[in-house]
Amino acid sequence: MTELDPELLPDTETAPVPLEDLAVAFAELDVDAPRVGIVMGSKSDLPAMEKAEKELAERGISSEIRVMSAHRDPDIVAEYAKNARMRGLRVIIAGAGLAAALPGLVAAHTDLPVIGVPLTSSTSIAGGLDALLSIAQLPPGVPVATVGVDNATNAGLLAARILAA
Ligand code: RP5
Repeated sequence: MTELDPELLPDTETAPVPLEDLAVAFAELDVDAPRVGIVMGSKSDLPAMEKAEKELAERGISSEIRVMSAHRDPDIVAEYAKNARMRGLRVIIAGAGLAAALPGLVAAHTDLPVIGVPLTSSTSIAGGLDALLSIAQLPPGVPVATVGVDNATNAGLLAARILAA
């Protein structure tokens, strides 16, 4: 019997994947996976931050909402930010009040665009100026696009524009 020349055999490393296998792989892809992550430091931030979700939904952009505090759950925030790109997210909107570290902490752990929303809370000083400065005054190398105080609407609109750029 003639020996097959290994040079003539298909290279299993580079051989084209059969169409049926590709169809299965694509069927398993979640086409509705969220493109924007909306995170906030406290449940009390939800009424303000839901405005970003509303703007995105009106434009057919799927998002997810998570509560995680930079100060109370720093490891959870770091893991979320590190995994965001791999999970299909393309923009992160982060809202927080008081010493608002969340947007900066997220930006420190991802190369995705981060939009910070300074929020007022029951113990804010100067109408949310504390959070505004905490987010706008991040050091060079940690970029966060800052919108106005409690203006999650603009954060949603900006995220939509970034996705469309
Ligand atoms: C921040 O402290 C939160 O983002 C919120 O805006 C503020 C107050 O939080 P709670 O005391 O309502 O949980 O971390």
